[in-house]
Amino acid sequence: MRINVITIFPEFFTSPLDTSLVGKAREEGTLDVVLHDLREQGKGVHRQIDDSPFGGGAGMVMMVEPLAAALDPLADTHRILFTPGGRPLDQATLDRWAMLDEITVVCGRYEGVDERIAEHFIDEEISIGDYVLLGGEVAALAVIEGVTRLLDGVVGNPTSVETESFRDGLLEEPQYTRPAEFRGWTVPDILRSGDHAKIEEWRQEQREERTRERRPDLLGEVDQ
Ligand code: JF5
Repeated sequence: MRINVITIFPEFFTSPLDTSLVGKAREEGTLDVVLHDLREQGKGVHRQIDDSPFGGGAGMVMMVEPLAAALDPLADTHRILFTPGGRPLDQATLDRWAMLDEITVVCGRYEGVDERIAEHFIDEEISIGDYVLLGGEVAALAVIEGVTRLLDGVVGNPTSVETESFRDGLLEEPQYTRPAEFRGWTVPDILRSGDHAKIEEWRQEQREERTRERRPDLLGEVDQ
């Protein structure tokens, strides 16, 4: 799979792309990440990529021409723009993207991008949460990681891809490993009982209780 990244900070991606399973997937050719420096499409001697908003107001807006120049050659790919005003990212969206041959992620900056880009050059506007970042680079990395772990052969044990949070709409149960006691804090006896039916029953209760307490929205209840 190829992921194109359009950014004014390609150096932001250097270490994350070389590290851990993302680095390994790139080495093995399972994943190809192409960084496109938006500054190369900037206007004038200053390579300008932003300008003040029509109608007035604070901050700057990313101009249409540099983004159009960067996106024109990528018109045949699935193009995603990160913005706090997008549809929320979820596991089903990552599953869908992981099946594609090539996607393009556009990292917004400043107060946002000229709406004509969103309208004519973007397939999906996506948010990674109800907070504001300085730019879409962290969101791009979240998508690169979330998609990479779904690619064939990246995660050693495929059932660990399947059984994690959100697959069945519930949060995961708590996990423990050795030692059985640390500073007087013990592991629940049930997990050391060897009774696998009882253990699975306990884990299901824990998933439901956690989801009720932390994410009632996942159960179709009103938020918080
Ligand atoms: C961005 C203008 C894009 O801050 C975000 C973001 C928050 N949730 N999801 C995405 O994206 C970067 C910042 C300002 C446009």
